[in-house]
Amino acid sequence: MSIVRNNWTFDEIAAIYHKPLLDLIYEAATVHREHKNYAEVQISSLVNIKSGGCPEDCAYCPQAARYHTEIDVHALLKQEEVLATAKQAKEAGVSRMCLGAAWREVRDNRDFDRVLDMVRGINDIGMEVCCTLGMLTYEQAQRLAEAGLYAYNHNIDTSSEHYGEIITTRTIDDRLKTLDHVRKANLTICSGGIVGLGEKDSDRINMLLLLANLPKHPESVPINALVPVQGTPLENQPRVPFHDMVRMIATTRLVLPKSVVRLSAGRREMSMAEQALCFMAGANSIFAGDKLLTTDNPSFEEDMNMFELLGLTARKPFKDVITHNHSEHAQL
Ligand code: SAM
Ligand code: DTB
Ligand code: SF4
Repeated sequence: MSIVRNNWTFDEIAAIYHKPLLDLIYEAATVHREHKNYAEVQISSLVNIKSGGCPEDCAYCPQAARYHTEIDVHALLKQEEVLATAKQAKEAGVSRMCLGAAWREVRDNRDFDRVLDMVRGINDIGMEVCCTLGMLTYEQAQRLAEAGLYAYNHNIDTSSEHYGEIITTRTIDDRLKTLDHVRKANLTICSGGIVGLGEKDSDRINMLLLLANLPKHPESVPINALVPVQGTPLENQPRVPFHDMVRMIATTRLVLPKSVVRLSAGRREMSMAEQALCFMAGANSIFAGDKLLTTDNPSFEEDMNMFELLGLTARKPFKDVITHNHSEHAQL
């Protein structure tokens, strides 16, 4: 039986990461199959509730105001629009709506009040709600929790050693501070990163080391492949080879054995066979819907065909919740 540990060393994770690929996949699949519902995949859908115009300089991001990209820029959507999208997604079998805003941080203003209304509205129709709104104070995390938020997505994105190459307008400690506020407010944490930013293997290992040694593991860990977008500093970055994605997913499964591992951005470029290996190696969540935030994702129909072919099923909402106020979660 795999146990959840918070005292990993760099060398231990490096030894896992560098195993021969098929050995690594086999071991990760073995740990994954300890879960009763290993064929169940949690499906989230993204809505970009506020698009573009962000003051931050994240080198990968098409929504940073300083880069000239061809995205659709819009102010905060109306609550009715977001609720209508959520209802459609629910009918299609999506269990969680993830509301993304191109903000550096949340401000206590009418926009935040509107986001809180969106959270209440989506919760009321029986879906889990996740937000990714940038940095938060503890009080803001509490207000989100009171509105019924289920999860907060806040990625550390890369290692602390590589962070300054990618983002200069904040530090990785700022990110960790927000994660601490989210944890203290009893929300579940969704935090992972991106591969393909020009990082070394040691950066990927250090990123996982940071996540794995948090006082409590994030309940969900998104692994994104960089989607290089024209106009961003990383526009010419080569696509991540699929074997790097599988290696990263399998290592994540082994060091964070009870967390949900999300095969996130980059699925558009992966074949069904490549994605199948990722599910085999422990991925048990995806973003579904034609769009991620600004870039394309496989269509819902394609994904449902893939589920059918691979024998995967969509997980129902709120399966993890034991107590009504979300204060305790049985992971998987
Ligand atoms: N502004 C908020 C923040 O930074 O936390 C929320 C939205 S931000 C777009 C959420 C995450 O999307 C980032 O942390 C990053 O992991 C991911 N992301 C953004 N652009 C990406 C890209 N081109 N390829 C892959 N992942 C990307
Ligand atoms: C995450 O880890 N990946 C999602 C979600 N959390 C917010 C975002 C991916 C964005 C990909 C680029 C885009 O579509 O703009
Ligand atoms: Fe802004 Fe988030 Fe994009 Fe960074 S990743 S530029 S904080 S929207």
